[in-house]
Amino acid sequence: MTPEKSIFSKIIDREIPSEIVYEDEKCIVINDINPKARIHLLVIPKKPIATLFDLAPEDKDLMGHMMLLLPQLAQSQGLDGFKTQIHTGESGGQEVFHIHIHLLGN
Ligand code: DGP
Repeated sequence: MTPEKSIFSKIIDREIPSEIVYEDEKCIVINDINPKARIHLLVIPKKPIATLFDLAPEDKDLMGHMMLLLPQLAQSQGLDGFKTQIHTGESGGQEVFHIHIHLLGN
């Protein structure tokens, strides 16, 4: 049985709409549907990894890629500072079980 697709995989596959800010071969960046700051982006890998607990050594480049993207995205949004969050597991406040980095700035 194939596992159910996450909402973010559906966004990546254009099955549900979103405001796409950036996309490359490894990840997609969208505006959060429920922004907690003036700028609230979600950096989402195309690979559907559920949580940080599920990362494998082979995901090192992917995670590094997303980290390097954060300051570029912030600057492209006119921010000179920003916060990042990664919620991990239900008790860590995670709602969507497909890794994503929140980028927040005002
Ligand atoms: P968390 O798993 O706690 O990091 O929160 C998930 C975030 O994803 C939350 O801030 C709201 C956002 N989100 C959930 N569903 C959608 C959606 O369909 N579209 C967009 N753009 N954002 C979503």
